[in-house]
Amino acid sequence: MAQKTTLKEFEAVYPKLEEDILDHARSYNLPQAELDWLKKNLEVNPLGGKCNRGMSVPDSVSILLGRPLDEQEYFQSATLGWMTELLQAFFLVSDDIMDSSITRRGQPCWYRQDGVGMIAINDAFILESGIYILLKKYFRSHPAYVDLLELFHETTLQTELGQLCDLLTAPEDKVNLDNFSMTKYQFIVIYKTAYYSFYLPVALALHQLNLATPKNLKQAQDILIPLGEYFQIQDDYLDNFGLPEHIGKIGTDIKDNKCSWLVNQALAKSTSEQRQILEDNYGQKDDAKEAIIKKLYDDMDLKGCFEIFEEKRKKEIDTMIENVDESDGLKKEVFKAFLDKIFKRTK
Ligand code: DMA
Ligand code: MG
Ligand code: MG
Ligand code: MG
Repeated sequence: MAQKTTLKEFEAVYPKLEEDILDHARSYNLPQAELDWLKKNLEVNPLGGKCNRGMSVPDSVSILLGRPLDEQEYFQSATLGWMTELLQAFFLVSDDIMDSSITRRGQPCWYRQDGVGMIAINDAFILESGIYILLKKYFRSHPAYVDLLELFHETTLQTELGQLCDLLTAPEDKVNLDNFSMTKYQFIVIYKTAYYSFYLPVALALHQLNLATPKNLKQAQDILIPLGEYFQIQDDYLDNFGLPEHIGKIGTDIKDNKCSWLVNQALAKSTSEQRQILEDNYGQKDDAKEAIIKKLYDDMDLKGCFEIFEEKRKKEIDTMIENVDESDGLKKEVFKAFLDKIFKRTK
């Protein structure tokens, strides 16, 4: 039987990995003040989240093996998990700057913390570099080392291209609702979120066990991309309808002129009056205009719209999972576990 990791067990691995990164910096004789800064960066940014992505690596490895992991297997998979969390920390620190966000995980965003400001850009780069320090230290002699390296590099680029599209589709002070479409939306969310959040952890688990055949990777991708798309649609929904106390952040999508799932739904079903309300109020840094859009979303019952979508997508993914071919060592349970973690999430 597989065993699910707890956040406590997973977090217990991190201090060692943090120390490895600090040791690497010490080997360059990095001065003390910068070492202290690095330590703070490595504690504030990768910690304090749900670690869903990171914990999915040991969980998937355990499901694939069909038994609990021994100490070494757990350490390896949790290390790959923490590398995913470092990647996520790198994306979040930069995303919050680009989105002018206020809070993250219930705290001020890193760039808004005392004395940080635009140093946060370089801190984000360092979080990314941490991945490759750990990968080299623990996987240099693993048969899949090059595949793992390439996977991290490719996933990073995919996410950056998704972010590029997200940002170019949301110019500040140049609202043009004709720029939005579900085709554009799909590209944005698959690239900015689905690859790194869903495909990456499972691909890492397959590589750790040397089970990563082209067929297994393709099957994993075919399910995890729609699953990741669903996850980002939830994120967009929660940006407006979620409680900041639950999601740990204050929504910014309306003011940021984002090509969000909600605005696309609103555009698809709007009357000409409603379209005019969107034209006049969307994408502006103005509380009163934001409130008008929020009211419009309520009047248009986008909450109900989302609930219908959620049930439909759940059924579609269930069917895809049922059709998984397990003959090369892949397991349906890997995907079921992922879906269970996010279905109807409120945070
Ligand atoms: C998330 O997009 C994408 C990345 C790569 C962090 P987002 O800006 O909607 O995320 P959040 O709502 O967490 O700021
Ligand atoms: Mg953001
Ligand atoms: Mg963003
Ligand atoms: Mg969001």
